[in-house]
Amino acid sequence: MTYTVALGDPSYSSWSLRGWLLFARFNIPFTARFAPLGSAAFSEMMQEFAPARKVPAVNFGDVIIGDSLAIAEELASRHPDAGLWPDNPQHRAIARSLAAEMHSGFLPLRRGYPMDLREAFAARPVDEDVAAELRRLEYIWDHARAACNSEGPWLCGAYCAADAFFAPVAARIAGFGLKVSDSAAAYVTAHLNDPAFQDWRRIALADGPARPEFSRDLPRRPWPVSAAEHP
Ligand SMILES: N[C@@H](CCC(=O)N[C@@H](CS)C(=O)NCC(=O)O)C(=O)O
Repeated sequence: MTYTVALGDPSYSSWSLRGWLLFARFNIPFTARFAPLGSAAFSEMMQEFAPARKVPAVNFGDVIIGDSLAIAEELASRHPDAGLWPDNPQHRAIARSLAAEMHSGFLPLRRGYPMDLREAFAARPVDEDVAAELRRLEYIWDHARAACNSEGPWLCGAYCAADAFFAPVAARIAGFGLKVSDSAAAYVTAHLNDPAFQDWRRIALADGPARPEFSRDLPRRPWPVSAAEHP
């Protein structure tokens, strides 16, 4: 069965990136449907995905559901061997906690630094709330890696759904030149170099012109290949 996934602008829709990675990064076949956020085409597309009203939303054939976290859990139930969550029960619990914290939190970071995969911006000082969130990310990322004995770049061993949830955060840190610890920067760089993330960014860059309503009037710099590249 092929699933159909409703998605928004790949350059700007961070939840769409998460939803897309939950399929593409775990080799689960799917068909992507894109529509620009806020457009008539978006409203029409979402009518087909009712009762979901936001992206990502998935038509599983027998049921339609929205919300990235529910999609992750549904995919894990339907595809237990795809590796969405770690096999080790403790590592799995940590991964779920990380994804849930991302899903429900980090609002100042998300509001102040919206994902833009077309442009990278010169670093600016961050306010206290955002600085505290960056310290929180550093802490939970380091904790997960230590608790899961992660030897590679990802948080809980092999790439899992928790990493997919943090991919747009990595894009924000890299794109806005937000300063983070060396270990957090290495994690961000792993996302930038992840082939699935790069595939999505190619889709984003090919998705017509930039949308002025999402563009920010800030000094630009080239898109980074590493989080250590601060202007
Ligand atoms: N909690 C939801 C958030 C989804 C969300 O906010 N999606 C945005 C795009 S990034 C959306 O569909 N916005 C369209 C709208 O609000 O009409 C999830 O985890 O999937």
